[in-house]
Amino acid sequence: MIARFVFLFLLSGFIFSFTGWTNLVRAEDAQATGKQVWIDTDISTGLAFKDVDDGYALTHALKHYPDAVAGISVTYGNAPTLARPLKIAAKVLALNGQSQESIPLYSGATSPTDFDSAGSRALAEFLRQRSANAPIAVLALGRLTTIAGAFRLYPEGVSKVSEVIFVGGRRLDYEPRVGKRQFVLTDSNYWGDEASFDELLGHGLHFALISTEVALHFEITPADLRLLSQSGGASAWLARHSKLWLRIWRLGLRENGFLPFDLLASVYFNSPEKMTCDDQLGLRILSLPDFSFGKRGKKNRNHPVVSENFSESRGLIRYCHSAGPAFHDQVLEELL
Ligand SMILES: [Ca+2]
Repeated sequence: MIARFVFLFLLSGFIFSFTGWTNLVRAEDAQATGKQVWIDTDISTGLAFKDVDDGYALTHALKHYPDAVAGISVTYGNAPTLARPLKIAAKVLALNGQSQESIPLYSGATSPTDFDSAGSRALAEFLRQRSANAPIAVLALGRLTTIAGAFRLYPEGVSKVSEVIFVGGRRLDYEPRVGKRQFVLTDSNYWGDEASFDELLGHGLHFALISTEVALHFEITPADLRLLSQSGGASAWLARHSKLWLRIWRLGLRENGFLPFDLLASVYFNSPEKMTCDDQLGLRILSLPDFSFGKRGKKNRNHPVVSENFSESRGLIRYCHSAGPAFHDQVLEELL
């Protein structure tokens, strides 16, 4: 019972992931589109008992569209301070042939009320300098405080953001369950700072929600980790730091693999056509029973929920929910 509790506790930290030639073509494609993105991450890859997802997302981004990454801010959520997450982000940059000179790295929000971090100020300044004719996307791999802070500092920046790609949310009629235990995971990026999510919705920003539902289409198995190890460099680093996380999933969820949720947000930015997403869905914040990690739903929690049938809505958003049978192999290849 104690062991079960420990694993459930450890897992509650997340929400809510053919070689050279393919990569070369894709990199050229990304460069040709001229799209740019700001990445906000609560990276904790390599920290004991913490999720590894952001390391996968960042590595994918730096492998496939480094020129499109305008800046990276590191936010709270997975570590007591930002010192180690910042070091990890710098390490991932170096492993992928980048530096803080080529892609600036900033310390973002340290709490749900820290709206004036260096990361918020840098994003605000970047948007201020940016032409309204060339809006950028925001890859939100953690809570939204840093991004909300940027818009408090520079409200006009809202019109210069094409899309906030957020890892979280669910459909009204589908409760995604994970692993052989069929647990519902926490919506931790939302629950960690509901107010900032609400604030960004209020700005009328376009959201793309990368749901657990779509994340279920890319599980990293022990065989995948062996391929990543053999690939060397950043891929091998990811594999090495994923072994404990794999064990936690095996023991906590009885699943012989794990879902690197945040990776799917990077895949979406680079090639949204790989996923099936519904557009113009209504979004509401609903108080629903909390079934996370086997809870019996005795208490309610707020959930960002989408449906095509809401008569009232906080905004019309895009919701990504599925992918084809080739998706796993395609995405794995992009990491090798
Ligand atoms: Ca994350």
